[in-house]
Amino acid sequence: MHRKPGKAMTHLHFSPEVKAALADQRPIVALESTLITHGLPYPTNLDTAVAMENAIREAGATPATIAILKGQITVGLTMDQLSMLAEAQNVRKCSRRDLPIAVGLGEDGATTVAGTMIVAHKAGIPVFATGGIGGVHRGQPFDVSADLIELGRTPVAVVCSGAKSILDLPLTLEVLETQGVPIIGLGTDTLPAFYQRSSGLPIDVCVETPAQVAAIIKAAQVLEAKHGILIAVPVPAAEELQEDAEAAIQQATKEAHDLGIVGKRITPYVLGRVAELTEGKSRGANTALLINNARTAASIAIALKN
Ligand code: PSU
Ligand code: MN
Repeated sequence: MHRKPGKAMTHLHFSPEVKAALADQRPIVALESTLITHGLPYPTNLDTAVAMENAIREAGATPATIAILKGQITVGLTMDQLSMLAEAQNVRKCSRRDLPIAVGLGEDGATTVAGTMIVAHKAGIPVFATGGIGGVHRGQPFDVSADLIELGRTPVAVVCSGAKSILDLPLTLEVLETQGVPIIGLGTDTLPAFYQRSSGLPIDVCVETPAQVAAIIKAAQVLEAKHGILIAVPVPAAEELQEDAEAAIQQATKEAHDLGIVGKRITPYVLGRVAELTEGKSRGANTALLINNARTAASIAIALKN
């Protein structure tokens, strides 16, 4: 459904819950919506989105899931709005360059890590939780996710479990270094590999507490850093995927190439195909790390207020 863009739509719309938390200066955690529309199948996507929000509330912070609804940039979704996105087809996947298109044309849009960082920063929310960031695609060193560039220019701390090994992780780390993005391991000194706790690739520092992470975020604020910070949290040990999804990843990547799938369609295609090929074995790890990252981000947002 298209609607004529009005002036009000360029402003942010806040849910009552988020509006109250902002007014009282209480801790808030931003959440993305592309994992709902393009990352996980229905109904796992809705169950996981709700579980992430509840984990944040139980930890004592307020969740703010971000999306574009009929052109309106929305910070904090109702249950009905979450359900609508979870079931909808053809929602625009909104990274930086897609945001003005969805807003200008009055469309529904789901924000990626990059899109969510932009809106969270505008809203004054410095902490954001997700599963995995985009990166450099395997065999396609010029397909660099806009997530990495956004991390280089928007001061939001992104709590994640690294990136999926559907990506080229060493090249992804190189781009983050060039972009000046610190990578802070919370309880790890290597980049987590999403389903697996470690990629074996070393990162900048290992800290043990949310308070230490908050101290680094505060220091970046004092330094007036313009860039983001990546907080790497491994999947909980009990849920770590034991077997390697490598064969499925190689097959899915080759199929995407053979089918001529390019640009922003690659990530959703490969994610979906790997899930099919591994028959959902990976799903337990995926939802566990998303909920754990949401809870961890809440602790960091709370520590930032102390
Ligand atoms: N990785 C996942 N699940 C996801 C994504 C990445 O394991 O849902 C989504 C995120 O929203 C991320 C986006 O920001 O894919 C990256 O897409 P691209 O490679 O087109 O930048
Ligand atoms: Mn990409």
